Formats: sequence, structure tokens, C-alpha cells
Amino acid sequence: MSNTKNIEQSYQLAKERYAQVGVDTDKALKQLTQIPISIHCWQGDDVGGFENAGQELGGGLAVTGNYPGKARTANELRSDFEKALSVIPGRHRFNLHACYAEMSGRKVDRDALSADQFKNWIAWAKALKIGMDFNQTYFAHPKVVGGFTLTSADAGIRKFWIEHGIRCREIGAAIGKALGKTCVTNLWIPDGMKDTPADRRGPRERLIQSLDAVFKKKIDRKLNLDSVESKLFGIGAESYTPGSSEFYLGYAASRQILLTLDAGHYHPTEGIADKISAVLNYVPEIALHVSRGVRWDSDHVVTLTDELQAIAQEIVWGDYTRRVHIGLDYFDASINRVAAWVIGTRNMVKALLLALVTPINKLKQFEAEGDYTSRLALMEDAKLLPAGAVWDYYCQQMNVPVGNAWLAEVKRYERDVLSKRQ
Ligand code: RNT
Ligand code: ZN
Repeated sequence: MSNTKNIEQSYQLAKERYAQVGVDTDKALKQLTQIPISIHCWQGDDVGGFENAGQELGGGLAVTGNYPGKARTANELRSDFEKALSVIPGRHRFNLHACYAEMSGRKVDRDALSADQFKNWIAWAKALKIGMDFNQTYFAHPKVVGGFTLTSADAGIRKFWIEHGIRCREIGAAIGKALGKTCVTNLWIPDGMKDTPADRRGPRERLIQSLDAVFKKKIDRKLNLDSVESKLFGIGAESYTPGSSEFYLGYAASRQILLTLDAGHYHPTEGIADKISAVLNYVPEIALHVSRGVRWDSDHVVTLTDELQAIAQEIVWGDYTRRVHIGLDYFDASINRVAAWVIGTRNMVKALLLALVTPINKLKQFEAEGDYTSRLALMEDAKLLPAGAVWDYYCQQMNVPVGNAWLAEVKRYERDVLSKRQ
């Protein structure tokens, strides 16, 4: 019997088993195809970008490892990303940072960027029929002075970065228009202090003013959505971050823009899953940077942890799939970078699948009846329902390798392409 046949038969058995607890797996898989993941460009080249060769990353961002084969050009990054996409089930999105501008001879600074520097990216995404998201780049630039951008006490520095913020929103709108799919443009700044500040108030008041200037111009929400991302601390900014969680929640709620929750930007044991149904009462939509914090690093490759499953459950069980823009944010330079993309994204999709095939209606019913015993019993038994067979079938239906078979393809790509890049 062929492997394909086996997978189908296993799926049929799994489907019957799930039907016993009231779950329609065919329907779950159809829903899964409708949830795109915005995959971050920056895993492919260690947050390098192509516009500013030689400038150190900074801003509390640190990439460790020197695994061979990192993309050195935009074409290489595109090719690597296509390889990753080819083994990930579903249709996803590409999340680009402004520092990935292609200058084609004429160097344009961050305050003067336009869609021109991104036309290759846009044409490529269009050809692949994928949506794109965008990010202002407030790091790896000489105008990040003393670690400050939008909160700087120097009006000239603030002005430069305000202009950058505006340019990127315009680029986001151009992306949305060209692709016919709304672009989420996410703003994160690295501003912070290593040691106890004497003035916590000033930088925050300046940040409000800067942000209001960035977001002043109205942009059609069908084309571009603005989002702001908080952070608790970074390397070298351990004591104070003006753009903290409370700061941006208040800002996003009062301006009715999006809030980005990055899984690695809170206290080390604090998760973001529970925040979703809380903040969605106050902001219209949210974006996620799904990541995995380990000790002081907020950006390890996403694995199928309880926390990841909790995030997916909240999105699916809360029926928020249209208000939550799921994106990934991690970078590991110590393993094959294409594999890092694939592992993290496939895990995000798996977590969504697990949430979709949970007998949530039954669980909610028990809860409504006050029967918490049955809720707990079913919740625990449901964990070992045959989701693996459903996942394999999904991969087969979506024409991507089943199980671990994707790795052989990525290894072949490493041998034929990545290893020749020394
Ligand atoms: C940094 C933020 C931010 C970056 C990217 C590269 O801590 O998480 O989202 O990771 O912009
Ligand atoms: Zn992030």
C-alpha cells in the first residue's frame, strides 16, 4: 500500500474518532487554510537587511550563531523564502522590514524611502500571490543616537524618525494597493536605558508627540493598518523602556490603531495568550509576534509549547481569526535558516490545527452548565486524540512534504545552494 493511501486511511479513522466528540475535521482543515501566518523576512539573514551594509544591528537586538549560507542579497533571500514556503502548508504572508530596501545604485536614507525601493519585493509577492506586511526600521542606523529615536531629546533626531515612520506607512499603503491585500505596518522602537533613569516622564511624553506626528496622515484602512509594539527590556536597555506595555495599550486604544503583542516582550513567565481577549475589547485588531523567549533572549525559534498552543486556542476558540494578524518574530543563526523558518511556521500552523480540532463546543457547554469536572476531563483526554493523522493529511492535501520529509528537501537546498555562498 502506498504511503499516500496510508495517510488517507489514517485520516478517515481519525475523522471518525473526532466525530465521536463532535468535531468535524474536514471543516477544521478548511478553516485552517483561511488563516495566514505573516512570516518574517529577518530570519533569513540575521536581521541584516540590504540597505546599510556594515552598520551594526544594535537596539538591543542580538543574533547569535554563524551557520553558513545566510542570504547576502535580496534575490538570495527571496529564493530561500520560496524554498521555505514550498514545504509549509497553506497560503501565508511575507513580513518585510524597511532596512530590506533595494537601492539600485541611488542610496536613499530612511526618511526618504518610498515604494520605489520595494518594487522588486512587491512584484515578487504579487507573482507568488501572497500578502505582505511591513515594519519601520528604527535600528542599525547612525541616527539612533544614544539608543534613542522617537523619544530623543533632540528635535532633529525625532524629526528624522518621524519622517521614517510616515514614509513606511505610505509604503505599507502602496503594498496593500498593489497586492490587493491589507498591509499591517508595525512600529517598534529600541529606545530605552541601561540603568535607572532620572526622568521616565519626558521620553514618554515625547513618544506620544512623535507617534501622533507619524500617524497624523489618514491612510485608507483597507490598504494599511498601523500597529505599535511594546517591549519590557532589551539587552543594554534593562532598566527602562518608554514604549512599555501599558504605554502602548493606552496609545493604541486611545487612537484606535492596532497593538502588537510579542510573546518575548514581557516578564519571563508571562504569556500573551490571556491578553488577547482582554485587549480586543479596546483595540480594533491586534498583531502578534509569535516568538519564544528563553532567559534573556526573546527570539528563539517557535516550538510547539503549551504557550504556543494557548495562543492558538485563544485566537480560534475566541473566534478572533479576523481580528488577529498572526506574525512570527524570531531569529536563530546557529541552525539552517530556511529550516528555522519552516520549523517555526509549521509549528504555528500545527498549534492552530490543534485548537481547531479541540471539542470546544462541548467544553463550553460543560462550562456553562457549571460541570467543571467534565470540562477538565474532556480537555485532558482531547490532548491525545489523533491530531497527527489530521496534520499529515493536511500536508498531503496541500501538496507539501508529510512528516519529516521536508527536511530532506531543505538539506538538498543547503547542499546545492546555501553551502556555495561562502
Ligand atoms: C524587537 C522587536 C521587533 C524586532 C523586529 C526585527 O525586540 O521584537 O519586532 O524583532 O522588528
Ligand atoms: Zn517583535
